[in-house]
Amino acid sequence: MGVLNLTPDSFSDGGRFLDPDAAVARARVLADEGADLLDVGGESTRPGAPPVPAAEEIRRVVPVLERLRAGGYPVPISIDTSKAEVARAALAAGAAMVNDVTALSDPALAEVVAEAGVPVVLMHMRGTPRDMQDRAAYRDVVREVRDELALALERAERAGIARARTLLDPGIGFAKTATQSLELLARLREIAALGRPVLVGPSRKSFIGHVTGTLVADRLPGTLAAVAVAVLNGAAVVRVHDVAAARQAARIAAAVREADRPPGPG
Ligand code: PMM
Repeated sequence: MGVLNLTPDSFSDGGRFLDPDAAVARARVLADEGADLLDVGGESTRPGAPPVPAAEEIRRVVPVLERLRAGGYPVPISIDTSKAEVARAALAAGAAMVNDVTALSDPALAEVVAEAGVPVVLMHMRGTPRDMQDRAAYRDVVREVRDELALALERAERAGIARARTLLDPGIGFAKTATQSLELLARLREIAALGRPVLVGPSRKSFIGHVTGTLVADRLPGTLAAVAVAVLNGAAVVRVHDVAAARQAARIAAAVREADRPPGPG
């Protein structure tokens, strides 16, 4: 899943694709690099980010979605939003999936997803981007994230969303310290054990800076290592800014995962 942030303030690509021409060109590059999905977002979720009104988010994403559709964009597009109004407008403009970093904490968004019958990513977070880093207190982060994702799955099903249309995401860096993000990558299989495809978004995030001492612009090698670990530990989808490189890392990890079969009898 390639990332296209149409925001002035995302931590790694904020402000680069505000112009619709630049956004459409970037979307094409991500598809050419081999993205299987494109995730388009109009609100930054970096720690401390202020909320964006729905009308502004719609103004950022809908013209780009319309242009991608008109140009026959070859890859399904997911809308990265937590707002029902934005999701509704984006789905009408050609998005085919919803990526919600609040795992449907707003029932109105759950209703939009249920009505549209589209897949949805349920990502784990606590609080909001404003206060989430104060809420990274867990006894066992993996078990608690797993249990909270299980509740999100129930919430989705109660809203009329088929389980088969859900993906789960542990929310790397969202109400997680660097150590907790590493623990989630190490024990990702416990999240996959919930029985749904797991999506992981490690791209350029601060846990990589914490381990390697690198700035955002220098975190591609760390991102690729995290992608490989995530895929080896069962991730079905990785959300990244650098698609060509991540694709290669993911394919090697998937090939190693495949090769790790117990020898047959005799
Ligand atoms: N990370 C960001 C935004 N949206 N969605 C999902 N499902 N998982 C993530 O890890 C995730 C996300 C923040 O990264 P960005 O600012 O580079 O988009």
